[in-house]
Amino acid sequence: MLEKVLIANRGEIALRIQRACHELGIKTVAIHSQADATLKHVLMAEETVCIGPGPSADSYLNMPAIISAAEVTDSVAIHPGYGFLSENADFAERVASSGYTFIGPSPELIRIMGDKISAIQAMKSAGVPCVPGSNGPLPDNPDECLRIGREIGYPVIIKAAGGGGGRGMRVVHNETSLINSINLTKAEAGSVFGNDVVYMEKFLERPRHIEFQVIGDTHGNAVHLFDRDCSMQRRHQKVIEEAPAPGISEELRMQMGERCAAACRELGYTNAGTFEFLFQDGEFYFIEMNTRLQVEHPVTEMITGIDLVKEQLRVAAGEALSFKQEDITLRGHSFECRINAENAKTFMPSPGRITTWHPAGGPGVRVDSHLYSGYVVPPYYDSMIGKLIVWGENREAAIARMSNALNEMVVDGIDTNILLHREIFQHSAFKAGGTDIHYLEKRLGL
Ligand code: MV4
Repeated sequence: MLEKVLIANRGEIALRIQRACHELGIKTVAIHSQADATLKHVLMAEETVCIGPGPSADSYLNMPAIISAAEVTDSVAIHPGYGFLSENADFAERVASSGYTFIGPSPELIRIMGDKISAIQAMKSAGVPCVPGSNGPLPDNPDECLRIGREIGYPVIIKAAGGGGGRGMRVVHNETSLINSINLTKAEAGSVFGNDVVYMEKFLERPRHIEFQVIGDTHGNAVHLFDRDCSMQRRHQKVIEEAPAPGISEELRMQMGERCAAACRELGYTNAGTFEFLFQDGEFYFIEMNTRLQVEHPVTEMITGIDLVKEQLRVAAGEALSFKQEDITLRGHSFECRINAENAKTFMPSPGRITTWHPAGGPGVRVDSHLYSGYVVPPYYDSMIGKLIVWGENREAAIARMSNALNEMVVDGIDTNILLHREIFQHSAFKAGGTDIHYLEKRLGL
């Protein structure tokens, strides 16, 4: 097993990774910014290294500082968590060339999936269904673009190859505005991502966001761990996730999952990963692959009983996966509410001191959070301060459990979105299941 792991992240996910390491007898090194010296996992780490000032650019994104911290602490591996450097192929490469194990897939695969066009091409040739589209970069010739648009049929969406997660996209409703929209998207993409390559897809108007969890080892094995529905989002920020996605037949679930796992085997994908799909009118369409552990991984853990972070550590150490596909069974239903430090009406971040913290508890309730009474939420980072996760025998039981847990949870001293979650869990369309990606924003009247 890995002897000592450097955790290149902060907050709840750093604590989650540390817990997995400690259960496996792995020592941890907590790197942190000057604003984060009192984080729970920093206080509990075997070793700590302050790598720079509060702003992420000077700390959690500072590759030389992180690699130096691995050097001075004799760490053997680096877990990037999510966000920050987790999907940075150059970082993964520098970690490896400095002699450390990057806990994630190879730099080559991070790079392929980071370019949305090469990701789609890889999936298409692996037999994963994709959105009808340009199948590659849009040409410079406007007539060619108009022909592609006509072939796909309007509305279409122009996306930046270097984008993803909702950045660098533009919907086009008819031919009149196509060329202008392509040029605008190209110009934005060039300045934001340093890559002005764009592609075109059929625009799906009322899809759900459903994703499949996979994990692969270095022995050629890869499995899927079913799906999650992440349609409940606002401005591309997920708010509530659940597993499994409601209304998907057992047969379709297993067929899609197996296609994702087969694609991993074909590509030689190692470690945890997620295939993102749009789901509309009974069909799945691949859009992107995430090459990291995701925020919402706990709902998958709750329905499978598998610890994804421990499994990541095992496969990074070169071990074979500790289970086969047929060993993985789906039981019950799970929800996750992201708890954010933000104003309930304006959604503006609300940093400051937590005066009172009562996490929820009881059977089937899990709280992944670094909070404690007296903790000060710094202003520099993402506003998520924790995740409330529940499991129930079925969706209805899980909804009842989440409603209770939300009533029980108290965070005083700052504003949070707990009230919003309580409201959503009372809403009939949400309770019925299967709402699309526009539901929450519409319901909030935004
Ligand atoms: C789309 C789409 C409709 N049609 N692609 C936004 C995030 C990025 N991962 C892809 N996104 C979308 N791509 C086609 N062809 C609608 C979205 C989209 C979306 C997708 C998932 C979750 C939330 C979303 C919110 C707005 C738009």
